[in-house]
Amino acid sequence: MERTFVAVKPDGVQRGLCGEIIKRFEQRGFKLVAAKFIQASEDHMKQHYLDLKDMPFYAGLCKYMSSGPVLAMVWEGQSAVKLTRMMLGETNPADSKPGSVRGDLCINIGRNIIHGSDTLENAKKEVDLWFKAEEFANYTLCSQPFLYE
Ligand code: D4T
Repeated sequence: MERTFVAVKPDGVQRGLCGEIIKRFEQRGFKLVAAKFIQASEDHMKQHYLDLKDMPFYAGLCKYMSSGPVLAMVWEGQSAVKLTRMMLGETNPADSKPGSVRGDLCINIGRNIIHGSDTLENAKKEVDLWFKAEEFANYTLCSQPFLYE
């Protein structure tokens, strides 16, 4: 089982898309193991996007991501990192296929409504950056035997 970090960005929150996004993860069969609704500081977002620090959009991105609340979540499941990235679509919504979150729900790269960890290594880092050990729920999904053989 893998865990991946997913966040509905401030634009997704403002557009009322949290429920739609949670629904897609639940319906796919992923298990929600942690969630919080918070406004992150600009420093926190700079840490989150540290890999992009040399990109021209880094400052604006961190400012925007800290401009309003985000819904931060950790979802668990088999191949959760890869499957989540496929569900999200491409970074640029214009390249995202219909059926993906970005392909269905947004238009512009700077307002692409959702973040998902891109590798297992980054997922571990991001989960640790956003959540403390005591913020995780420890339970078994009743659908578990019907999702996995
Ligand atoms: P995130 O991290 O938000 O899930 O996006 P991706 O993993 O799909 O893509 P990324 O790290 O390359 O970009 C992070 C974030 O920056 C915004 N962005 C990106 C932007 O505003 N302008 C750009 O030219 C690029 C490449 C969108 C996502």
